[in-house]
Amino acid sequence: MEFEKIENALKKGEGEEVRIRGWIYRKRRTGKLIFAVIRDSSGIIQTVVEKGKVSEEEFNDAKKALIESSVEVEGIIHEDERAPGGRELHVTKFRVVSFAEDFPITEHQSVEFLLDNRHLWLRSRKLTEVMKLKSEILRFIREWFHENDFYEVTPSVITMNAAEGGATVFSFDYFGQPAYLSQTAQMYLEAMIFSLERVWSLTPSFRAEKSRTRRHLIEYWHLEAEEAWVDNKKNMDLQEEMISHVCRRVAEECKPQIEFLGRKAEELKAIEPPFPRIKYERALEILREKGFEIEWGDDFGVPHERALVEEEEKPIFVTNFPVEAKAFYMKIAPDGKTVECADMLAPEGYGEIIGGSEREESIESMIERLKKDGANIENYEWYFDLRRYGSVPHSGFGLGVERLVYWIAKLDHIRDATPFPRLLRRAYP
Ligand code: NSS
Repeated sequence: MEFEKIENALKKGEGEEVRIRGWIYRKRRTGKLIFAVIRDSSGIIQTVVEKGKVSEEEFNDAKKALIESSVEVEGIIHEDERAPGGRELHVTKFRVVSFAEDFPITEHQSVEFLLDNRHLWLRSRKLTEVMKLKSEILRFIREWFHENDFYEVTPSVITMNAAEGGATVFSFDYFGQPAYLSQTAQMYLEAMIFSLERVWSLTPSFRAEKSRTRRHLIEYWHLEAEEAWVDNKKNMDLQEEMISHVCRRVAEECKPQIEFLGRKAEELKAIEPPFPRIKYERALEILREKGFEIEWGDDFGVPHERALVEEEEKPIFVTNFPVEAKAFYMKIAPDGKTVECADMLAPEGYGEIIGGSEREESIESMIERLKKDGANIENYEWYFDLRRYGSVPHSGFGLGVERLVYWIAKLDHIRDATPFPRLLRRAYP
């Protein structure tokens, strides 16, 4: 007999024979009966091992096996309303594949303990549902890019350019030369639009940020897109279409996950274009009305963004930040003091999930801004070539995949959107 996924076993009728394999999730014993709940990647099922219905040795093994022992079980399906999923498996064969030692994780443990045991905590129901959801979100993103004529490309994550500012790069010795772990694939994507026009990539990005917030990771999965012939406005149109596609597909296909996590399908279905667009100048006014002391030129932090979107149900865009608040590659707007950029802030207080902009075409303007940052201009020569040989108006954006999951899954910390979070002072396990 083939092994069946537990999800399928739970669809079988009274008296049907099934064979499953997985891990002991919970166990209790009353006299001659052992109730062992078994889990696999698809769900959980209650099994009943009765003395006399299996061999003596099998019964003793079932008695001895601690939770998280791996097992193969055969038996007969019995309909029972009280059991999870409405079915029980009456066991005829119980084989322990590996006896687990005493599992260190029990209820009510500290966050630090759970992070130290992340490799084991990944088996928890919550993290299992989040990881499934993340996998599906990535599938829906791919779907959207494919339907919209983008090519997926594979840029390098070793670089000599600190595109998002030298203060937050990890540097290392590259055979005698200083190099960095990439903060963004943007510059490489820009190079590829001249042959492919619309490109996107998914790469790890690294930020040596000393921030301890609920939404900063040191290493995160960065989804970036770059489009030839597209201005900042059209760039926002594309972003809102992509995000609403993902939300709609999650609502359609990930019901068990979002329900478990406390996110309603209707909330996601309501995420439809257009998203409100406000200028930085207007955002400043709103923040001042809410009591923030904030000056023209300041970038927004977590509390500012939360205040801007705490009552929103859809994401919003904040556009036209001051030149001095943003990166050297953003196109300066006709007003001369702002850039053609947009941050997409997720609703319910979640804050920034996407940063995007139209790209500057003037080499002089970029050099001037890079010099203010103290960057080594020589390393940007190749990038300036992109402006020298057939430059076209173009725009792009970067989405933090874990930020998106953090919002959609209603998590209270971004660390649970990734299996092995890299945080300030934590790179273990
Ligand atoms: O710094 S960004 O705002 N923009 C860029 O890197 C552009 N070069 C992207 C582009 O146009 N191709 O980062 C983009 C997004 C940001 O909106 C967040 O969602 C995410 O990357 N991000 C992070 N996620 C998790 N942790 C950290 N530390 C982090 N930093 C940025």
